[in-house]
Amino acid sequence: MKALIIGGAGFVGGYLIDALRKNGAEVCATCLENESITGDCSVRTLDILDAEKTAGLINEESPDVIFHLAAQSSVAVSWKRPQLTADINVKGTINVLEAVRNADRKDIRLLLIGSGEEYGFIREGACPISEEEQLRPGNIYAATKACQGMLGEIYARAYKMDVVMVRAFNHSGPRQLPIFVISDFCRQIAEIEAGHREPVMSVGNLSARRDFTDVRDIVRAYCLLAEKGVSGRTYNVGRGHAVPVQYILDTALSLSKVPIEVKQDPARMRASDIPVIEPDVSRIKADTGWSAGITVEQTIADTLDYWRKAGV
Ligand code: A2R
Repeated sequence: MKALIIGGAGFVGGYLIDALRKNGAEVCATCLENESITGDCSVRTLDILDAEKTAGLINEESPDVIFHLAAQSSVAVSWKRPQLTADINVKGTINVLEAVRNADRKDIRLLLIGSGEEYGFIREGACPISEEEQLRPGNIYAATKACQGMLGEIYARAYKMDVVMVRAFNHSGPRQLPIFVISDFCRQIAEIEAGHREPVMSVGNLSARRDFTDVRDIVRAYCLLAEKGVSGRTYNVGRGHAVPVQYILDTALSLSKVPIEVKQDPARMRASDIPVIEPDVSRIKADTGWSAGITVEQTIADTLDYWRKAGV
């Protein structure tokens, strides 16, 4: 099998390259001109805002399956740069869809990677959230990803294209930027242990319950969906069991080599935090047999080890 990863230089891309290579696939990954990819694959530069280049590259590579990861993936940046977010996540996705539609090869499978954020303001009692739940995006990033999924459905139906849509919930692991909670807590602990920071952990809302899955399980799900997902269908990808952020904090602190005081930082509290976000993952389980295998405790331990070795 030949796989093309569009946007392979990010957090998920590196893990996806490894998982595909382990499965024996030939892999080509794209990145922007100022980025680099070190995995075991061929690398090409591509900005998906260049429709012509996107079409040319897809035709030249002629993959069996495309994983579309390229995105402006930060909610915070999406508030500051809404046009850029819409350009990359919506226009960029249309460029990819059009390139696949017009490709010489008519049997390319395309996986569009969206987000659990698309569900947005979840009504009470809706958890675990099924794929059929109405989308009520609460931020610009989420709205663009909801749009990406809708476009995927439209292209699949109108042009009989082989498109599978994914809504991935919180994922974490070594190498993730410390703007996400598990990586943030682990990095703070590593800094404190190294004596680079006061022994005080700065935290936000600890009562919110979120569904955390290891990135290595997430990319295994993407590989299985590429193989067994039903064309035109949308899949939640997550553990299906939310835990309070307090539990993440307690687990991380239990691994610390030094005592740490916890302090709530008002700057880390969000105005409208949704109390529980938990997906129904029965569809992916039924269609592919996938379920998360790595415990959240293991993800935290591995992420802490990563930050310790990174010498922060
Ligand atoms: O923003 P950068 O410079 O880190 O580059 C990102 C890249 N990217 C693009 N690639 C091609 N053409 C563009 N116009 C363009 N703009 C940005 O896509 C980055 O290297 C990659 C996305 O990786 P991350 O932001 O690290 O996301 P992650 O965690 O790997 O998530 C993968 C997918 C995304 O679609 C998320 O929205 C979804 O999973 O949850």
